[in-house]
Amino acid sequence: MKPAIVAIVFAAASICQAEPFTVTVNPTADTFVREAEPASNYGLAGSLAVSGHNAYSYASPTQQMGRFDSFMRFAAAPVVQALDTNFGSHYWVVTKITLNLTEVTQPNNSIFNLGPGTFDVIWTANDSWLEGTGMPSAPSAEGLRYQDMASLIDPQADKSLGIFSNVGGGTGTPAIVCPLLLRTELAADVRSGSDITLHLAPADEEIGFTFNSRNISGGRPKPGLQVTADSIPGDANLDCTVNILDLIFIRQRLNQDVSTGDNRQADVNADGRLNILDLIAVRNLLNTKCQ
Ligand SMILES: [Ca+2]
Ligand SMILES: [Ca+2]
Ligand SMILES: [Ca+2]
Repeated sequence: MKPAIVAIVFAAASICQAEPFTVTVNPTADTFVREAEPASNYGLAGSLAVSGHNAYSYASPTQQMGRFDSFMRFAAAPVVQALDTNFGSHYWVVTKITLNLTEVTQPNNSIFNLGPGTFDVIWTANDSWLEGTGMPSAPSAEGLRYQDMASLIDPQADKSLGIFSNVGGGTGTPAIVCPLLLRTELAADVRSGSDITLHLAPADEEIGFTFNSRNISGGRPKPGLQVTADSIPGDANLDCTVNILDLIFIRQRLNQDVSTGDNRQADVNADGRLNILDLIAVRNLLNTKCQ
């Protein structure tokens, strides 16, 4: 091997190992709906809630306030922007997503239930719903209501991202952290900068979980979708591993315009060209993985 090539190979192999990077976004819309008032919207409430039929009002140990579901919509576009800035355009892969919620132990309206239990976080295919402007003290007929839920959810298309518990919350802080299953649909929404709707549904009849919404006042913590991504030099096809598939990915794009389609991913040594140096760079990084 000629000395000039050796020098270039060394440079390509010495690209810094990227560190994981985390971005947190708050909902762009959120609301709860309740079975007891199926035609009412509460989109401006400072709390969201998920409750089963057997939960009791926080204000009375004998009063049951019925089922509550909550919906949150997050925009992934600012996540993509932050990850692109950190890693380079789409040169990253999502490795972890958590939903962080803060329980309200003293709700300001007696419609809210309180009590430990479990809830399901469901990725919802349909993002077309209105937050509305209702409050517990002044519900609205505009915006998402319990009676609209059947047409919003789709048991075939929607996907559970895990069952979680509010046990261990109860003080208002710290947050209840829900590590979501990284399903294809969820990861694809992040990748494309799309909207993400999460539906929180009771997983048992006892849960009475009331938590801060995005409309909570006083600087208190809002719901957060925390996205962690990682990138590794040489991972041209963005599957978190450097292997033969990356060599194939690059070979299929040799000498093409780096700005076309997903070609930029193949420019693993970031010199603006797709050539043998990218193949050499990958060869020198074979068998590395995301952290
Ligand atoms: Ca809201
Ligand atoms: Ca790869
Ligand atoms: Ca290159």
